[in-house]
Amino acid sequence: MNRSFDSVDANTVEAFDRDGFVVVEGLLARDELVRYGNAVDRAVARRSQGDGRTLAEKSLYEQSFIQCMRLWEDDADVRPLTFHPRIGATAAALLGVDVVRLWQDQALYKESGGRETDAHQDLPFWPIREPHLVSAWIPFDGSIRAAGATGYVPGSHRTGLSRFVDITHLLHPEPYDILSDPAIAGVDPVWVEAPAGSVVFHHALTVHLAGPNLTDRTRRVFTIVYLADGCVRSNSRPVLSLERDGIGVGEKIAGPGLPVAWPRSEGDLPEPPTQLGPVTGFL
Ligand SMILES: O=C(O)CCC(=O)C(=O)O
Repeated sequence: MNRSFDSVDANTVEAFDRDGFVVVEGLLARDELVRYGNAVDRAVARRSQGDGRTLAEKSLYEQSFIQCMRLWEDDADVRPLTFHPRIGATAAALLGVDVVRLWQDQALYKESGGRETDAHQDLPFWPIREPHLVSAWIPFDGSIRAAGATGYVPGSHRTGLSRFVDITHLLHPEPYDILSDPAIAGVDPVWVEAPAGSVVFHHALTVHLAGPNLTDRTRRVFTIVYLADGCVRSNSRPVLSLERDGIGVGEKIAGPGLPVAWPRSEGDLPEPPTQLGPVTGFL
């Protein structure tokens, strides 16, 4: 097992603990950005084939991004990115644990003209008892404000705020304005423009959002969400990966669809589950 990637120093961990987000530069080399960017482009095109809708014909949620989840399961070219050792090792270091599992991976492709991503926290979407999750947000072309960069409310993960915001607009036409919540009122989001090759990590309770894509190019982003090994299912709200691996309330989250992401032996990629999920959609 390889446990020794020194991709993260004490200052980075301290910044993540304090702010709930941090940019780690130089995690992906130029050739990796090209190879994995192309692989995710192909996967998104394959998953979206047959969808001829214009942006205006899509739901408000879909106008924020094309979302393709669990790409590692049906795409062998994307799989090494989902289990990228330096990114996984960094996630584990930021959480301060030895072992992290994959919670989910996804492409979030914000089309030209795509609307903002509403401010929210991630954990309230998921039936997980412990807040020990971190997301790696990987912009293949780097991120700039005009093309849908992300913003993070510093310290919001430490306020005790944990509130579901319906960014799908399906349950509530107007999602809760979490940026005005008293717990974080007066603290503005910090907008991050991340250079290509860097990865932006955020804690599962950090309030975050993304701007609209005002450019004529798609914002190409892939994200990987890691959870500390040992986290437990908190309630019965259905999530495909939990149902598929038969994880009941109170049980440890683990299984073929929720494999160890770090540490793994060099070149060892997990076998995907035999039962795949829907190709598009949320959760
Ligand atoms: O990329 C986006 O537009 C939103 C990203 C996000 O919400 C996340 O990675 O949790």
